[in-house]
Amino acid sequence: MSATIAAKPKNENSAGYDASAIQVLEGLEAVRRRPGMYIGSTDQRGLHHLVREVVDNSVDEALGGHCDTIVCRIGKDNVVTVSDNGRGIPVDKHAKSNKSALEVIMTVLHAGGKFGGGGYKVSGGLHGVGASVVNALSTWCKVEVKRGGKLYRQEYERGKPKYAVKTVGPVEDGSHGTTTSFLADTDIFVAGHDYNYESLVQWFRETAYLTRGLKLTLIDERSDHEATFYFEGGIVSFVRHLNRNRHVVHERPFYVSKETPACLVEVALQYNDSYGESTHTFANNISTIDGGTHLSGFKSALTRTINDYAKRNGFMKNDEALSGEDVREGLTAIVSVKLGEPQFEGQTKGKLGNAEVAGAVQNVVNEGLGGFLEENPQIAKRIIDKCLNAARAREAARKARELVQRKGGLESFSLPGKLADCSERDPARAEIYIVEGDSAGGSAKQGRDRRYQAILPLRGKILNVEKARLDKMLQNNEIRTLVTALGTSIGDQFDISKLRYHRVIIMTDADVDGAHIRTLLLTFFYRNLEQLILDGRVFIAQPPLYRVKAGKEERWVYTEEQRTEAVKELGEKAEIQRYKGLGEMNPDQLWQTTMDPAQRTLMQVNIDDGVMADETFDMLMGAAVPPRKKFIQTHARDVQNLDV
Ligand code: 0RA
Repeated sequence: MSATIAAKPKNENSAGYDASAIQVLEGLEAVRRRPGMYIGSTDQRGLHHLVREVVDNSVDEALGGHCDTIVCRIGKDNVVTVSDNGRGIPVDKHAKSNKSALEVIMTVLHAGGKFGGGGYKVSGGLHGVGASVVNALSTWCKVEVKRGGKLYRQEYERGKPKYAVKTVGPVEDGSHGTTTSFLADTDIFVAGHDYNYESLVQWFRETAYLTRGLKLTLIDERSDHEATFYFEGGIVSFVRHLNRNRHVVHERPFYVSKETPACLVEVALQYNDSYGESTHTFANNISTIDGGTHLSGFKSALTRTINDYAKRNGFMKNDEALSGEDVREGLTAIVSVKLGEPQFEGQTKGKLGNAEVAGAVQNVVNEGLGGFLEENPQIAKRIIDKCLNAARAREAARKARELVQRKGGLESFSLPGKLADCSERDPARAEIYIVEGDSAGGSAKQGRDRRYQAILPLRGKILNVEKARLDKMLQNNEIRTLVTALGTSIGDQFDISKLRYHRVIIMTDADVDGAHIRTLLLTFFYRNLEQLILDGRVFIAQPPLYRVKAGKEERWVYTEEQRTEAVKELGEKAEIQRYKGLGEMNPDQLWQTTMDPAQRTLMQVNIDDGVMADETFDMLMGAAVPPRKKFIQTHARDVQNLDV
């Protein structure tokens, strides 16, 4: 719309625009031209981003204490409507531009924060791009504001106002708030209005936990789903929820909340009797999956406070110490900070960078947790006992590892005999296939390109690590073999720079056993070698489900749809061969269909949502049985490709 205007700014007067209008149009046009710059992508994620952006603006109003109810509705017509009972976006005229504040917020990039008053104007950084971005990327958008006894309205098309803000009626019941509706533009979101209730609801739940006292409702009229979240306890409820299927060491979670010059700090934690750790960190309600300064401040404080207390109260001698890992075994914690200008770092912007936050969190936790332990000596004793147990187990594991190492176990100079290594020595060019069973391993060894593909066959099931400590894990042959082959070692010896292959590919059969082994391996990576997943090194191979053959023509197909397609193409007489196991393919076929980089499909494993991943693994692999049954039942439809 404004390419010519942008190119000829000098003509502004003759074109009938004043300077600020031109800026607006250029801004909106820039958003439409490069949406990825503002919302990350234009797939489903980007689409969800729009919802998130609008809801976040209402959440900000709630964080300021001005609103306690937000409702988001996805209509059958794919219109998203978000309502809050906040103060209502101001509609008064902006002196400089002679435009209503509402219009400025909706049409000028990054105008959202300008009206924010005092305190922490929480802007999401990555996400806090402002309502104007949603407006620019919508076919149409409408905002209605109830404020000061009046109802105001403005509508937009692809970001441009259709008219100046107008009063459309009185509001006589004294209510106030903002309602925004938008229809995402399918010129931009080419995959269509593909809102996913499950992903959105997960985020709504998380947001409600992080904003104590806020009632958040998601209604999906397309699928007739609805959920409302309200947590009086905020992140304390969050911690209880995460521990709901575990045996807790103390009933009442520890909680602290304090405002510091650097940021608002909120921490809740509770120990359980498992060996894992579930710490989740957030900055301005945004999940920081790679941690950052708030996490390091928290970890230092936890280690220091527990060690100090244990020494002062005679649990340990002065020259003894609990390690960070000891004090985090069985820990479930939420660390949430809110700050004015969060810096999100790293490739996926999942790491908080603000240096001043580390000290702030450290001080708040030192002080708060120190006091909590002093005031609750019985809880303190149970926690310290648990940590001391962890320390003893770790010492036993160290000895076990040393023994293994002396026998030539975890070191790369003594690679396991089962590993068929590649000749490439540069990890960046090398990959390893972890293959289920010796027979498939045999085909893979023959079919591979030995220059850069290594094969490690694993026999049978690896240990379920969700139920075991490191020392026990290292007694398991398959795990020792795997860790040795990868070269990184494990636990406090873990060193990502020693990874011998930059692609670690899990290749299992397309049946129930294969799925189980894959889950066990993923659990192991997630709980013990998480950095591999975070660095995008872990992949899942996709073997074909069928071979469809007619005469000399053959097609390998990987989905049921492809099978139907192939039969259509090759005729009804085509012969369909179902592949149940990798072992059924000869080495050539395995290479062609699953291992040849020019033809294969690899699924990269990534952790979209830390809390979801944590809960899923806990549920699938943890101690409690009833929730596992429920999960498997409710997801049974998703596993239709498995040969049950
Ligand atoms: C700035 C100032 C004021 C309200 C808001 C922003 C506001 C924005 C949004 C976005 C969605 N819902 C919202 N609710 C309020 C009010 C300033 C005042 O009344 O003094």
